[in-house]
Amino acid sequence: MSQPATNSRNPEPTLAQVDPEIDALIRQEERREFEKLRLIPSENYASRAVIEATGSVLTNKYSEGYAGKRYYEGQQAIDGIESLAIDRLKALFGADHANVQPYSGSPANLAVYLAFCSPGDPIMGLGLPAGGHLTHGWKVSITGKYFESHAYGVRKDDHRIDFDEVRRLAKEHRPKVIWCGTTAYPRVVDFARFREIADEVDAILCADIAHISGLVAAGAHPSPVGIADVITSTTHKTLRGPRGGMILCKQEHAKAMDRAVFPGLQGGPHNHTTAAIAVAAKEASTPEFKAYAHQIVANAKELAQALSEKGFSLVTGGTDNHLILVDLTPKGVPGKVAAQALDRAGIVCNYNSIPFDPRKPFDPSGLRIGTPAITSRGMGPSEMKRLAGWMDDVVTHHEDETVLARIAGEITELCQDFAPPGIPIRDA
Ligand code: DSN
Repeated sequence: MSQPATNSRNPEPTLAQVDPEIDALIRQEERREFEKLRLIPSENYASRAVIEATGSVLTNKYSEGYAGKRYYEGQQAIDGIESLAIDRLKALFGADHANVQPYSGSPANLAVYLAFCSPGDPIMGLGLPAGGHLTHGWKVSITGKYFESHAYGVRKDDHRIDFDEVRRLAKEHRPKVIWCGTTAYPRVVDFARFREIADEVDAILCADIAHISGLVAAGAHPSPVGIADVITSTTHKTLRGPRGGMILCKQEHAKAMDRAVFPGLQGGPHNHTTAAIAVAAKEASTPEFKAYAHQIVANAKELAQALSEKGFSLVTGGTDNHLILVDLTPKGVPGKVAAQALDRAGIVCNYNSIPFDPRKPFDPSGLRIGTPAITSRGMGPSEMKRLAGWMDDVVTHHEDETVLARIAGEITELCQDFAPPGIPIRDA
């Protein structure tokens, strides 16, 4: 049966009319994102412009292939959109080549394996418990099952990447690919030291900058461009774009990476996401974004200092980037208990393993927090100090629901003064 035509006299029903349950849940999430302090370091607020592009008719179009060489007709707008996204990312990062089609960070990383490895080949990455990512060869991931993975770690004394171990393992196993990239590491990644080791064993060096791509774009973290052979990233973390993935690489690897993404791994790209990546890349090239990214780091340092003053133990003693890893052992409260109490008090973070954690990953000793989202709201040093005070109160009184409710009220009040990007103001 064909649908009735819609026009201005017979308008199409809204989401609220078609599906009030989903509409109500979306509004519930809008309220949560407005009223809480979101500290999960891999999350952010995309701008209204990014969200508009994501929610556009581009979701209707198939476009397997690349601009100028597609397997479907009707690409007049799509080719322009994808080319803009690529050109803007190349300019933003100073990269030779960009691919914006990976559906997210994990598929982008799989494309690297497909381009450079055969099943069973040795590879190396930072172990998950030391702050790496599943797709850098961790054993429960396909990347740890299909390849011979040799994880390096951090040093026991200062929890910094153990480059002696990286070199020793590289010489012993001659990996095809060495990953440098992190999800829970609060310090600068020294890409040049990884390059030296990769050169010694003739390995491809791949930097996964998912967490820090916004910082890299803005010069708030050193760039791996010109050092790593390939760079992968999500686009929705510090870069503040839509939920998606991207690959940057040296020209010599451009063909291999493009072929690995399509037709190697994926079918049609998500054009609505591609358009939103183009918008995010445009936003990230502004002086405002540069200031934003530097403020993320300044806020993280301020928060780390304030937490230390409240007696929190921080992995590596502080931070150089957007992220802080708290070891709650001295506070005598497990990470999960603390994360759940913090959530009830309006502070959203995630429990996380710390290096050499004696506890299990599902009930670890640490908390992972970060400043990208709260900085997008315009918060600064004085809010970081208040936040540290609230976190201390919550951890100390984690079983006292009266304290948690009082703090939740204070946080909701603070949040009224810091409206986040991308969230429409709606009638109550
Ligand atoms: N899930 C992401 C994070 O939270 O760090 C990594 O992919």
